[in-house]
Amino acid sequence: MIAAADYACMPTPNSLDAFWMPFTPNRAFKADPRMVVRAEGMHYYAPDGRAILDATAGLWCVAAGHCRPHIVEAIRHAAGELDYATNFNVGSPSAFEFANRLGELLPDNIDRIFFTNSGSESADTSLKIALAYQKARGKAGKYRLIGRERGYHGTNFGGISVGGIVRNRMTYGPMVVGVDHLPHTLDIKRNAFSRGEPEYGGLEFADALERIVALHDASTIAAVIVEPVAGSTGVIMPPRNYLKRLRELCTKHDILLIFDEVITGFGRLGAPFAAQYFDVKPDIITMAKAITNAAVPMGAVACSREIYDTILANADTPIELFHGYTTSGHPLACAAGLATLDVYRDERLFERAAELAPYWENAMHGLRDAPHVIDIRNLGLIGGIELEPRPGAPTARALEVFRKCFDAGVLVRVTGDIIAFSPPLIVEKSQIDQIADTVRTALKSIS
Ligand code: PXG
Repeated sequence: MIAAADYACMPTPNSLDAFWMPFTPNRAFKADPRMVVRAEGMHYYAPDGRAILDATAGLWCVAAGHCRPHIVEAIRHAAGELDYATNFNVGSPSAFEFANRLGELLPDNIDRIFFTNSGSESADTSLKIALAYQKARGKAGKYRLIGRERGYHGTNFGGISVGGIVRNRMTYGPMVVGVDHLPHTLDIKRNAFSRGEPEYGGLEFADALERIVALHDASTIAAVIVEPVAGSTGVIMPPRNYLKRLRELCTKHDILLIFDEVITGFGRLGAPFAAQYFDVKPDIITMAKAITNAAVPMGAVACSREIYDTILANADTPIELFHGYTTSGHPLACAAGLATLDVYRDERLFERAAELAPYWENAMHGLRDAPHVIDIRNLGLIGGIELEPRPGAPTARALEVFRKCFDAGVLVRVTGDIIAFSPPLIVEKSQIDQIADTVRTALKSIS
């Protein structure tokens, strides 16, 4: 029999066939696999012991770095004490405790927390809460959901409906109906190589909501959902004043504003949430990933007290919201989350991200003269480098950069022809230099 402890670090599985890998070219991967078997701090480790610097924090997940002992210990302890308890009618203390702690980090009054298990579930939960709120206050006619082109809100049906990434939507039929989309905010012509928030287009991109309202009438629109910084599509920053204007228009038309903060939550921009960074208060905030440093899967939706109180006060059945997951507020996830918040606080990691942001910006923009680069975007500890697509072979260049960087010991993320960076907030300046140098060398070596 294999000892339980050995399952965690088997160096070579006997077959790669059974695991259908998510968002991965399965055939190409299985023909030429890249494995990691261990992680610590800023690094993954390959089966041969080679260290790979993680410039992605997993997938925007591991803000405190990998395998932090305080978090590992909390999970170990919770697993042996209360392995699982339903939160349907029976409470487990850590879920209440964790919700309270999250409330302290969130903007004032956005502190009623619904637990999920992923960002996708958080996105769908937020949309359902928006609809339930409109119905609870006697405005059931407000049913439309407005997303944005190139938006990413996970892969469940609600999320892909308001999302705007064509490949994620086109195969799956009519999805949720009554959805419309704002234009995306990428404008390379006017804003290429902007440092931080781009200057042009903020008001006009947001004012597109006026046209959507004119078309459908505000009395039919429940909510607008956007990522404050669009991540998955390839790092698109909001132009200056865009989010403020969107807030003004939503308030003017009595529409809820949802920020999907699955990647921007927990210090990525140098503030707890993007809502605080941009000083724009949405009605609902979704989160996941870094909520537990991704050590246990978890997501959450934070709502304003107004939304929570209205839904509870107007319920015509004892259960106020017919929604939830078997593992909502799972004890291991809550333990991991509480320990993660300790690390963020004790190491001042959000402040650290803010302090490092100018250095990060200079490192990213230092690549401006590297071959193939047509745009560089940055904010907080986020970076995106857009490459000119190779004629006849779009995405090939970025993929080659990804492979070359991996072989040279740096993990980056590519999406389309964009290289995306989101290092753990514990990154050192010398490691930022290593990331930039490795990418430069990779760019120089491809055609
Ligand atoms: N909302 C946002 C804004 C996200 O970025 C999700 C929801 C879905 O989360 P789950 O936990 O269901 O995957 C995400 C996920 C990338 C990348 O390359 C980003 C995500 C997922 C995969 C890749 O940037 N974000």
